[in-house]
Amino acid sequence: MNRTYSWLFVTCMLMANVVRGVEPPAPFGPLPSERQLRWHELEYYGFIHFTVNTFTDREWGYGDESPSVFAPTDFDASQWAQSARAAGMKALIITAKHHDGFCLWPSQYTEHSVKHSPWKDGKGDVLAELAAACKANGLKLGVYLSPWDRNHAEYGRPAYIDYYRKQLRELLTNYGDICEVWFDGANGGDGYYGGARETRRIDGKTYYDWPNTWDIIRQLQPQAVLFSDGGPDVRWVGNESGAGSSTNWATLRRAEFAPGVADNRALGQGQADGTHWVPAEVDVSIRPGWFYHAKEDGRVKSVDQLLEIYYSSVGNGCNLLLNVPPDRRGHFHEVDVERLLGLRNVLDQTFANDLARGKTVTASNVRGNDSQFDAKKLTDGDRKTYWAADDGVHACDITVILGADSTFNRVRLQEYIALGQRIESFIVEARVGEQWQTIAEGTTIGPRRILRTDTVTADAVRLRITGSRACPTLSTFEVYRAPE
Ligand code: FUL
Repeated sequence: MNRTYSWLFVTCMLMANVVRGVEPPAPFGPLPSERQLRWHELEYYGFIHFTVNTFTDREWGYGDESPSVFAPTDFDASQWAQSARAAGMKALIITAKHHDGFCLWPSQYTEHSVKHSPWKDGKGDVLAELAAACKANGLKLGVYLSPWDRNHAEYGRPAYIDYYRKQLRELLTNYGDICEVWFDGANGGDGYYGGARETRRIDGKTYYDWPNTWDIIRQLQPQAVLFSDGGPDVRWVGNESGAGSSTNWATLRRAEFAPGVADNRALGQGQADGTHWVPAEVDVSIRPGWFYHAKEDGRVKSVDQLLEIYYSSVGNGCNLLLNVPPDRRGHFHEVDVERLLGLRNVLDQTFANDLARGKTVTASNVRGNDSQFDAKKLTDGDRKTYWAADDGVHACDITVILGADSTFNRVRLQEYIALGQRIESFIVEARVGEQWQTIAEGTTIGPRRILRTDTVTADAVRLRITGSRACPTLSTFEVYRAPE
């Protein structure tokens, strides 16, 4: 390059910088993948436990159940999908195979399946019908394929891993897009095992050779997230009671975990110094058991109990996987459907009207004073735009002027997690007659935080970020009034 050209080149580079404006914050810590970002958007979806146990009235089948017991009298996957859609769920995940080894689809690798059930004269395929019903109702589909198989003669030996992988291939090839594959942690113990009727122990960390098993899913369904106690994409929350943790890091020192190998407390809170993005999913049943038992018809969770679960899970940044077990007809039971719709009704009323939308909003710091990171981005109703602070800023106030006095009791916040999780402490205040009052405080915000506060009437609401591991970002600041 001669001197004139090099001068031109430098000038162009400088001009490009001006046009490009202020740089976004550098990513901080482990980041979510595209598939994880899509998963976060799902928020709430259904779990379906259905197999021979539904007909034998058990929670864990031994593996010696005859396929002939599987006999739904009025199987209706459309009723499941329509109910789930009306409930506001975004997907359904089904036990294609539970620990008893019975397959809800006609696998070519075993006779222990719907092929030998009286249902549809052995021609039925629960997976196919559910996939079609989900598609018709705009729901995604996920599968649970129990690693532990109390029916299979080779369980505990290398040949079973080959079988397990072949089954995964069937499920991931024949039923369209799969959004999530669920690996349960319960592993090894006594079972039928092809007639051996004995106890078999396996090493949960090594037996399944998970990395190579998971590779199959990456090849066949690259958009599917993989769930287990320790991810790799989505982690178990560490309990089955529906409780998320108010301190909730989406990051985890993943190498310390494997399906069935987990520290439940760490799974709840995550680990601020985690090496990977592995957010928590809360799985809980609408009934005491995971499978349908007529004797539990009077023990279906109430709308109030479900609301508690919603705020503890979704409200703390987890996704909620709510189990609704079909009955012996092959229907979601009437009581369960009534509760699902009751929950939906309260949520719809609560989140119908965002009182902060489009309101004047200011921040004590705006990155580079650049309009692309302006606080307005918090109330524009677009979760893809965000406010950000300057590098080196770890505390910041954001104030939404509600205009006239407004009455509210819910505040919904989201970090812009595509750049990592940062905020570690905050306070929310309301301006009641010139006076700022603290109405909530907390630690993490992360993918989503919904705060329940006393009902206040105020003309402004302020978020005070008091600690952040790097300059904070935020994509959403919403304010609602839930019915009393
Ligand atoms: C557990 C299993 O043992 C239960 O039967 C159920 O499937 C639950 C979701 O996970 O580990």
